[in-house]
Amino acid sequence: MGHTSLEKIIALQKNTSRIRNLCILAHVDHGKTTLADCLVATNGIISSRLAGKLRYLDSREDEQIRGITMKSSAITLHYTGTGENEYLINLIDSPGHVDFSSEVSTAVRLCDGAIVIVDAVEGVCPQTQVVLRQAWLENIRPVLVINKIDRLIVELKLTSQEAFTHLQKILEQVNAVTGSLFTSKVLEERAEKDTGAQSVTTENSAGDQVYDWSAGLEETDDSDLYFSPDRGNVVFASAIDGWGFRVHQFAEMYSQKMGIRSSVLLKTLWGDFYINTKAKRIMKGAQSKGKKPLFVQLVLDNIWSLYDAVVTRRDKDQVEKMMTSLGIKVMPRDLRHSDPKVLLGAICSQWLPVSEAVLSMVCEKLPSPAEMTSERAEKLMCVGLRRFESLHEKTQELKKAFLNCSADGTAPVIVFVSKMFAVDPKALPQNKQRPLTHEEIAQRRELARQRHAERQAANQSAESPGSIDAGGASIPAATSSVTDSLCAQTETRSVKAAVEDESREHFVAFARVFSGIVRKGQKVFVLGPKYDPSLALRTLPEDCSASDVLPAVPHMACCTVDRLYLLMGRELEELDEVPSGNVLGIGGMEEFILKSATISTSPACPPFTPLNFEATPIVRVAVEPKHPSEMPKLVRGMRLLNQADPCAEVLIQETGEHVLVTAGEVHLQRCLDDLRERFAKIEITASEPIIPFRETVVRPPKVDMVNEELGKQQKVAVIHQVKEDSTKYSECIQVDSTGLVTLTTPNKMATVGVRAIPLPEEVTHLLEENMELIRTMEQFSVFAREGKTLDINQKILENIQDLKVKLESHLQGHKWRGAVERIWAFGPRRCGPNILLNNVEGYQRPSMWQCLEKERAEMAMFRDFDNSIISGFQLATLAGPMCEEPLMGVCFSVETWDMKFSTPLAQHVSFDKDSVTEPTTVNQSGSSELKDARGMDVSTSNQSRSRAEAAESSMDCYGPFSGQLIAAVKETCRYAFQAKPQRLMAAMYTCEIMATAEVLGRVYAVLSKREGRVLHEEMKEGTDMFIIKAVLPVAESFGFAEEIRKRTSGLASPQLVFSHWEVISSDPSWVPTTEEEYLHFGEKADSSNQALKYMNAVRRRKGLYVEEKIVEHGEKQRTLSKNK
Ligand SMILES: Nc1nc2c(ncn2[C@@H]2O[C@H](COP(=O)(O)OP(=O)(O)OP(=O)(O)O)[C@@H](O)[C@H]2O)c(=O)[nH]1
Ligand SMILES: [Mg+2]
Repeated sequence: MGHTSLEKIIALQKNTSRIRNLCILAHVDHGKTTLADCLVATNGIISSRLAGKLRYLDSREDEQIRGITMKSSAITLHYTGTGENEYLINLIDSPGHVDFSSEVSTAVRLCDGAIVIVDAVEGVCPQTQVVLRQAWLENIRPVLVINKIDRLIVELKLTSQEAFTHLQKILEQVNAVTGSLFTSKVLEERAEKDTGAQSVTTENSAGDQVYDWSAGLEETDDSDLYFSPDRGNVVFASAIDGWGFRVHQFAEMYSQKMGIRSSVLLKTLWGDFYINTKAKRIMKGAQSKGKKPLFVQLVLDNIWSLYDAVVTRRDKDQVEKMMTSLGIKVMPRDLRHSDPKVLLGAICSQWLPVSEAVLSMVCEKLPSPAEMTSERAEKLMCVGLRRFESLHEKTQELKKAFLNCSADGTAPVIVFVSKMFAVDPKALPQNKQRPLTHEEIAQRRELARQRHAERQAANQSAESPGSIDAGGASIPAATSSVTDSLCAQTETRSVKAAVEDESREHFVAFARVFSGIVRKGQKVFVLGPKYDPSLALRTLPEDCSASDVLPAVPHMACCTVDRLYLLMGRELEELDEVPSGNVLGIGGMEEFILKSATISTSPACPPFTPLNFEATPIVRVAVEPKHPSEMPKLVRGMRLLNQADPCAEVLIQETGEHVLVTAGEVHLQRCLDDLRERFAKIEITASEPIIPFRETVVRPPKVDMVNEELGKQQKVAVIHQVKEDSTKYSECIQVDSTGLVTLTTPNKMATVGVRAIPLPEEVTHLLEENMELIRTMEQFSVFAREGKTLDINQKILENIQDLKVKLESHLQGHKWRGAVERIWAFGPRRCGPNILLNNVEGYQRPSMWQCLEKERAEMAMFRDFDNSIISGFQLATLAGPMCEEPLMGVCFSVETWDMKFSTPLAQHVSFDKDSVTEPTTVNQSGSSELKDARGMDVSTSNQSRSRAEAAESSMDCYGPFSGQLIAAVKETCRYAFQAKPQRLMAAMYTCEIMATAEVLGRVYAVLSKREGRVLHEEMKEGTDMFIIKAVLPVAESFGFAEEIRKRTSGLASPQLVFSHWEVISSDPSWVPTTEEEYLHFGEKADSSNQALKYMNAVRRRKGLYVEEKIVEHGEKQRTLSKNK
C-alpha cells in the first residue's frame, strides 16, 4: 500500500472532482512502464532508487524476461498538488506491442485522459498513431510526454541547439496526427449538419429557417486540441534518469531571476525567441538572426551541462558547483558511486522530479470523471447503428446519470467491465496473510491466555475440553477445532483452508463505475453486449430491481456483487463500496461475464458500445494435450484462457481440433504459456501455426511463365484443355468456352448457369472494409422480408449510399453495366468480399439497397427458392475448390435459372422442406402462388393427396428440392470457379523496421529470404537510422522478428501488423504448355511452385487428397535441364 492508508484512499474516492482516471499509451518500448514506476515511487510503494529499473507494473514473469508489457494493469495513487489539493489518480499502464493492442482498448475505455509517450529518438511510430486514434475514438483527452531525452545527449550526442530542432519536429509530427484526426471528424460533422439542414428545409417548407453554411473547418476552434509546451500539456522527460519538466517551471524560475513576467516567459520559452541581454528584452527571430533560442539557452543548456559534468566528464568540482547553485544536497554514497547515473538520478530527482511534472500536468489538464462530455456519453450508450433519439425514453434519461457521475445512493449504478483477468488466489486479500497490528497481537495473546486458563480449568474439573469461541474478528472460523493455544498455528490452518480453494481460478473484472455507488452484496443486472433495453422494458414490470423475481430476458442475468477490490498493481485491497468515477475490480463475476459486460441496477441501461479492437486475430494453432487423457483439463483451460484474454479466440473446428486464434506470434506464445502454467496446468503441444489463405480467380494471363506473350494458338489450346476437363464432369454439367457453367439438379427440375468473374481489386477492398455496413443492409433486408422495419441511423445510411456510389465507380465497363443494382448477395456469411450477381433475364428481385429507397418498390418480388440460390452461393464462397479456404474477390453471375415445374403440388413438397436449411426462406411478399398451393392443400380431396404422396415418393431419392438446388448452385459455382485461372491469396503483414546503416544489408537479406517486399526506405531525420517499410506474407513470418533481432544484434525489432490479402502470382496448377515453357522448365516443370506448396500444405492439414508423385520413374531418374 505504500505510505497512503486505505482509509485515505476510500475518503478520496468519494470526491469525484479530484479523481483522475488515466492510462499511459505509446509505441512499444517508449518507456510507459518506466514512467509508471516513477509515479508509483511517489507513493512509497516501491523505492525511488529502484524506480525505472523494477518495472513494478510488469508483474508477470514473462513480462520481466522479455522486457515488454503484455497486459494492462491499474494502480491507484495519491497525489498532493499545489495548494494542498489532494487527488486520487487511477493509473493504467498499457502494452505497446501490436499483439496486445486489445489490452489498450480495454484500458482506454475506463479512462478520461491519457498520457501519450513519444520516444525522443524514434519519434512518432506506427503504434503511436494507433493509440492516438484510439484515444480520439473514445473521446478521451491526451497529454504528451516526450521521453528519453537523455538519449539525445548520450547516444546521439546532439548539441542542445540540434536537440531543440529535433524536439520541435517531434511535436509537429504528433500534432500532425491529431490534426488529421480532427479534420476528418470536423468534415464528418459538417456533412452531418448539411444533411440535417436539408431535412430541416424540406420539412419546413416556408423556409424561414436560416442555416449557417459557413460552419466548417476554419471556424471550429481546434487550439485546445494540440500539444504545445506553453499550454502546459507537454512534459519533456527522461524517465530512466528520473527528470522531467514543463516549461512553466522554468518560466517561473527565471521570471524572478531576470525580472521578466512569467506569463511572458511562458509564451516565449518555446519558440523562435531570444533574449537581448543588453536591452534585457525578449526578441523574436532567433533563427534568422543566428541567436540561441530561449529554450536552448535557459532550459536545454542547463541539462546538457549537467550531463556533461556528471556523465561525460565526471568533473566533481563542477558537479558540486552546480549542486550548490541549484540548492541540492545528495547523500555522500551517491556522490562516491562508481556509476555516474546514480549521482545523476539523485540530482535530477530533486531538481526536476519527473513524477511531479507529470502528475501536476495530469491533474491540471485532464478532466475529472464529472466532466464527461455529452458526446462521449451518447457514444457509449449507442451501440452500432442505433440513434440516440431512437433509444427508449428511460434509456435516454440515463444520459443524465452519465453526465452527473453522481455518487449519491439514489443514482442508478452503471458499471462497465472491460475485461476479466485471472488472479492468483494467493494474491486475493481475503487469502493473504496480513501483518498483525499491535492491538491485534495483544488481542490474540489475551484470547490464548483465556483458552489456556479454560483448558486448565477443564482439566481440573476432569471434564472434556469445551469448544472454543472462534468468533473473534481476527481468527477465521476454520480454526474452531484447534485446541492448541498458539496463535501461529491458527494462522497456518487458515492459510491451508485457502489453499484448498486454490484449484478454482479466480477472475476479477476490470471495471469502472460511471454512475451511482456499487456495494458489496448488492443485487445487479449483468447486461451482455446484445442486450436490448427497449425489449426488456416491455417484458419486465415497471420499476423492478435485480432482487425481484423476474422473467428471463435474453442477454441479461441477475447476480450479487461478491467482492470489490481496489487495484494496486500487483496487489488487491478489499473494499466495501466504490462510488462513481473510480476504477475498480469486481470479484465473483466469472459465471456471468465472459469478456466484457455492463452492470447496472436499472434494466433501462443500454449495453456499452463494444470495444474497438485494432488487432485482427490471425495466427491460429491447433493445441492438444501431450497425454490424451488430459483432454478435459485442456478444454477447461482453454475456456479460462478465452475468458482471461480480450483478444484470444478459442474454437473447435469441424475436425474436432481445438484451435487457438491469437493476434501474433508474441501473443500466441503468451497464451500457450498461460495454458501450460496457469489454466490447464498440463503439458500441451501446439501445431505449426495454421496460416489462412483465400482463393480467387484472375483474368487469363497475357504472358506465359517465361514472359512470352501468349498467342491465339495457346489460348485455343487452353480452351481445349478446359473442354477436355469438362468431359470429366458428370452429364448434367456443361461448360462452354467462355466459362459459363450450366448444371441441372438431379431431379431435372431446375437448371442454373453461372459464370465466375474476378472482381476488381478496389471492389474487393471496399467490400472488406465495409463488412459492418453490408451486415446492416442484410439485416434490413431480412427485417423487410418479415414485414418489419429497422431504424437505421442517418449516418449509416449515408455510408451505405457512399459505398454504393464507390462500387458503381469501380465497376465500370460493358461487363458491369448495372451490376451494382443487380447484386443478389454477398458472401460468405452474407457479408464477405464476394458477390452474387443476378443476371437472370426477366427476374426482378427486391434490391440489396432497399434501405436507401424511400418507399418500397412494389414491382419487384422474390421468386421461389431465391434463398436456396443464396445459400448455395454462401456455401460455395465459404470453401473453395483449391484447398477449401474461403473465396475472395470473386463475382458469380447467375445467367440462367430455369425451373421446369410449376405444378402447385410439387412446390408444396419442396416448400415444406425448404425451411430446413434457411429459416428465412419463407417469403411473404411475393409468393402468392405458394399461398395458393397451401390453400389448396387444406381443401384437397383424398385423391389429390395421394397424388402429392406419389410426387413426393418419386422425388424422394433426391431429397428435398431446396436442398438439391442449394447443392446444385454450390457445385455450379465451384465449377465456374475452376473454369477460370485460379490463384491463392496470401495474408500479408506490414512492418516498419528501424535499423542503422550498418545492419541495413542484413535486414534486406532476411526480408528477401522470406519473400518480403520493401515498400520504401527513408532516413529518419536527425538520426542515423533508416526506416524500412515492408510487406511480408504471414506464412513466412514465423520467427521473423526473432531472426531480424539476431541478425542485427538486437538493433532492429520489427512489429508485424496484418495489412491485407494479396494474390500470389504463380498458378498452383500450372504445367508448361508453350514451347518456351517446355524449354525453360523441362517437361516435368518440377521447380518449386510456392503457391502449389502452400496449397498442398493446407490440403494435407485438412486431410484432403494431395496429388503428389513421390517417385516418377522406377529407374534412375534423368537429370533434367537445369531449372532456374
Ligand atoms: N535511455 C532511456 N531509456 C529509457 C527511458 N525510459 C525507458 N527506457 C528504457 O526503455 C526500455 C523500455 O522501457 P519500458 O518502460 O519497458 O517501455 P514500455 O513502453 O513500457 O514498453 P512496452 O510496455 O513493452 O510497450 C527499457 O529498457 C527502459 O530502460 C529513458 O528515459 N531513457
Ligand atoms: Mg510496458
